[in-house]
Amino acid sequence: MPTKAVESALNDQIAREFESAYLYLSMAAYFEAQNLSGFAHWMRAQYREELEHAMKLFNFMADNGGKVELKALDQPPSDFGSASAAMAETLRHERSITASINELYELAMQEKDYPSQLVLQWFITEQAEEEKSVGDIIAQLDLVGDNGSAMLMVDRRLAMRQ
Ligand code: OFO
Repeated sequence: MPTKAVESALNDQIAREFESAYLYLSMAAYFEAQNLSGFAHWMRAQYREELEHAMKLFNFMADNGGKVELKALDQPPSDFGSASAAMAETLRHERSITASINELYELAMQEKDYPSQLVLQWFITEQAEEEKSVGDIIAQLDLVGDNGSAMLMVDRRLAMRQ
């Protein structure tokens, strides 16, 4: 069973994962409106991944005697300015999630909560992968600049995300 302090922090993290899902769903809608269907597809996949992250923690709590308390979610922005700005915001957001996972792991170590440390190790690996994949897209967008046909090639590549 998670300690009280870890339980409370895990509930905060569940809310952050749902907020991440909501943010990326809003970005999917933004990209649909920009006719960038590959980016929109990528953001829909990202939305589903974030729901899985939330449910991984939800299930962990349920299976380990923790008490889940769902929280209100903040309204996400609906306009992101440009594809580059949206992806920069995605990287900024993922870095803030990494920081909160690291803090949570630190707390689980202090509390000698070993099962929570195990589930959080999965998230630490996942965050490194997420930051890398978003960083790669940003690097490509930097090369694209205002070249419309190069932009469409990036859009096509993002449409292939599983
Ligand atoms: Fe994007 O990894 Fe969860 O939040």
